[in-house]
Amino acid sequence: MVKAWCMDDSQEDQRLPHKRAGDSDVSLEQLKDIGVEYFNINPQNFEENETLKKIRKDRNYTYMDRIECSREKLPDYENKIKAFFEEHLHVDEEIRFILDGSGYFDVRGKQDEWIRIFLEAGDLIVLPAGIYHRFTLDEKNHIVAVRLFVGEPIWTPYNRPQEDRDVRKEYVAKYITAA
Ligand code: KMT
Ligand code: NI
Repeated sequence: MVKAWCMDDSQEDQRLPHKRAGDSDVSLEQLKDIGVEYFNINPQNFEENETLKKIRKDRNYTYMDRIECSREKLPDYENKIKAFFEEHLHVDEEIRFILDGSGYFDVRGKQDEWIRIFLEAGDLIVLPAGIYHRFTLDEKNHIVAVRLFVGEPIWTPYNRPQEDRDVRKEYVAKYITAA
């Protein structure tokens, strides 16, 4: 089960859950409607996992590496953490499979509201090209993730606003303004 919710407006520590009061849960279906896909895969011996093999084959995710985010393990930690949390988009999908630890991916919903997605070991998320998003560690300050990509990876973030960029226009047409 994916754990996602609408965020509150508090300016408190980004690492806190920031769950909006009341019925704030966001379903898998609602995530699909903005192009976000979610899978659950056993992280143990994941390289041999048939479901992951199929996803990689079907979607041509030829590239794979591993990133560990913690003060000790991530070079240039402070700046990276800051950059991850700047609202941005990419011209390609962002695919992350969590092996250990946890964190939050925030994505913009149909009304431009922030939706927070909690990810922990076994969660695989695909953010579509052109979606505005950001990432933060949670209070445990540790995550290990596999990064997947179609071909040679380009991680370039384009910070909002990017309304004139083709990939943004295509995203908006497909998921926001489409009936
Ligand atoms: C990204 O691009 O935001 C990251 O790679 C964050 C760490 S992976 C969970
Ligand atoms: Ni990103």
